Amino acid sequence: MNAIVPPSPPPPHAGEAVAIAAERRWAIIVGIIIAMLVGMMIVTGLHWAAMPPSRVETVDVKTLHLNGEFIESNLGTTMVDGKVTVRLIAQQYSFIPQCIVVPAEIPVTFRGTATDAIHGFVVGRTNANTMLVPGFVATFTTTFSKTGEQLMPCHEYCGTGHEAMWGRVQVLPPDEFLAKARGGERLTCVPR
Ligand SMILES: [Cu+2]
Repeated sequence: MNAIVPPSPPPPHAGEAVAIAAERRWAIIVGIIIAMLVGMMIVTGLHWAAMPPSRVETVDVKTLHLNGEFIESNLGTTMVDGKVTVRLIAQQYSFIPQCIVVPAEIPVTFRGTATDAIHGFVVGRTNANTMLVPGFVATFTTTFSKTGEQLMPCHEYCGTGHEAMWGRVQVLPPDEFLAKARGGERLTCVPR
């Protein structure tokens, strides 16, 4: 009497092994993409929390140029009680002042607004970056680490002249800036 030999399972189809390997690779790639996106959310969330949006502060566009802190003679950089403040205005299609002087390694507070349309600016590759909305005062404080000249383009489309709208920022060594600012007058680097 012959022993009954159970039939051996069929050999796995070669295509199935390829499919499993491909799916495993794809799962790993997708896992890496998801991990990168979550990492980006965490990094940007923590970084932006270090520069929180400011409170809402309004200003009357119609009387901006007549009285208050944004009259022309008050624009530019000042140092009062050791605090450096830059006041500027954006309008189609320029910034006032066109050239801004700031120190390196000392915190600088920017206060700006727009007179006509929504504008904005970013200073070179620094984190000095804000929108300027008519009727609102945009303010933030930052510290420039490197000296030298930076471009400051308008980065909110504001009309047909938008691409020609930019200013300059001169970041001076702290002692050079302090020597200029000690007099207390408004500083700019606009050629006279
Ligand atoms: Cu613009």
